[in-house]
Amino acid sequence: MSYTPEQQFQHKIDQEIKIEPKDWMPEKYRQTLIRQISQHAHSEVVGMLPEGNWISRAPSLKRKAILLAKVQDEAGHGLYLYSAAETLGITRDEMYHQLHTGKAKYSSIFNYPTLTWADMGAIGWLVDGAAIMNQVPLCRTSYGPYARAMVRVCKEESFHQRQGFEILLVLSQGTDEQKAMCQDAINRWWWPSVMMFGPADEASPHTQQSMQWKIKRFTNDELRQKFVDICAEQVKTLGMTLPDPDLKWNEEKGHYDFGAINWEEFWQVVAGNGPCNKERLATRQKAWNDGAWVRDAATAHAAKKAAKHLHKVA
Ligand code: BYC
Repeated sequence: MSYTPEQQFQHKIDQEIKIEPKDWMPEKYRQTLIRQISQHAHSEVVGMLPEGNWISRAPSLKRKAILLAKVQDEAGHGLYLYSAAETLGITRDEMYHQLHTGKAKYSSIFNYPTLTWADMGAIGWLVDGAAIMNQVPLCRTSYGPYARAMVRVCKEESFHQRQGFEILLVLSQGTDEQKAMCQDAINRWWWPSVMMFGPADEASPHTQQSMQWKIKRFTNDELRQKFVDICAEQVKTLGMTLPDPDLKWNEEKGHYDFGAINWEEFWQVVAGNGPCNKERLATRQKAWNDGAWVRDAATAHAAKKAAKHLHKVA
């Protein structure tokens, strides 16, 4: 009995054998990975903007150094992820083009503004916390280059999450004004962070196939529930609250129940109509245009070096 390439492929996945760039893969698997990995890379790069905005205004030299390092880590994550996507046959220029023309998505979360220093804490605790919840399982994703890139990303994300929580912990023990700032940032970042996990399972077109291919190891709702359960406990250490009157421990389920998500807001932000979508895209486009001379100079330098080498060999 002979197996089709699709059956052999699924067999490998079922056996937990990683798929590598030169292996045969269904075209839809390749396209799904390009979509997810490039969107993930764009999210890291656009994700530098809301925090980059606070580097010059961080309250001390130590806080500046830490925030600078975190934002640099995100640039690095973007680069590993673009490299992983390139192994699937798309060029970096194509991916940038998709981002700059608004064709490619990036995470909804980065279209919200960072209004106070406490937002740096809330982003670290909640946004990076959500990112870790989603990305730790990606270390076991079926595509080798993506899984390997995620190992280092997750180690760094865990530092990011702890630095965010510590910012909030300090504020939560400060003056009344600082406490209010801390609560306000949590109030504004909570629901967008809960939405980060993507649409509910019944409204998620890609989940079923991605689970079968073990690109995703958990569904959007499974990860969202784990995140809510953890945050509902951690917020107690801060002496703060989450802005959800329906948040309540459900003994029977062994999980927290939580309120209805505003999916209308989520889809508006994904469609480009969030508070900062236009600003984020314009900033990336400007950075790309302003960097043209660097790319040109690097290309000219590489060509000159190659010509010199040829000359020597001849
Ligand atoms: N925002 O069928 P679904 C970070 C789209 S980086 C915008 O569930 P899938 C960090 C989805 O793309 C955070 N769009 O899709 C960085 C799809 O649209 P298309 C990013 C979203 O792929 C710096 C449609 O909705 N993390 O944390 O199975 C500083 C239907 O969704 C969103 C990653 O990218 C969203 N939130 O599941 C700090 C992780 N959610 O493509 C932190 C890798 C969904 O059909 N990605 N959409 O037009 C994933 O795990 C999955 O792609 C998702 C979505 C869970 C996000």
